Amino acid sequence: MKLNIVEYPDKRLRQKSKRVEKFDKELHTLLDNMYPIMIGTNGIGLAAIQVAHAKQVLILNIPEEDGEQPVDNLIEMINPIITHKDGEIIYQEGCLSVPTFYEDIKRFENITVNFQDRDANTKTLEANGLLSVAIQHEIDHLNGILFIDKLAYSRRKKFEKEYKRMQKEKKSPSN
Ligand code: QAP
Ligand code: CO
Repeated sequence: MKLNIVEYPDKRLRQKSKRVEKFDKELHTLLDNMYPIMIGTNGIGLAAIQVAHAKQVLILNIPEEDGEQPVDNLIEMINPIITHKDGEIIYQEGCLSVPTFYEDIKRFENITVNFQDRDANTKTLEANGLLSVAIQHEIDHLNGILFIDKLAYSRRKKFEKEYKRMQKEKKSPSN
């Protein structure tokens, strides 16, 4: 299974991911292959649709104080559902599918999320701060939503202009 990061404006990022029904070897292989991609690209969160698999699968690894991301801190979520949300937090977000662009986004500060692990066990997690932001960002991916969709009109316009310029430079670097 060779995985590549799908980058905006690729339409595949707009697909709605399907619920996982079979907790089989294929699911485990997908999860096992997503982890090195996330770590190798300096990510803290990755949804399966970002590697072109439209399944309700996401992984998270929030760095510790020293910036380390030990594998013990890896969280795998299958079929996540937010059952409670309150408060407000503004956090500067980025996305592996929208490289080199970062913007402040408003989210819920506190959430409770129900999900399944890779063996189909049901779990509940309460989160706040960066973990809460990351979960909401990744669940948005499962619904075809990107953080740039949450920008005000003028910010979004500015983003589209800058991003297009950057894509052009990638294709034909002039330096
Ligand atoms: C989502 O994002 C997130 O532009 C995960 O050049 C972001 O891992 C959750 C990344 C912020 C909570 C807060 C982005 C790496 C990684 C880039 C990421 C880049 C290299 C983004
Ligand atoms: Co993202």
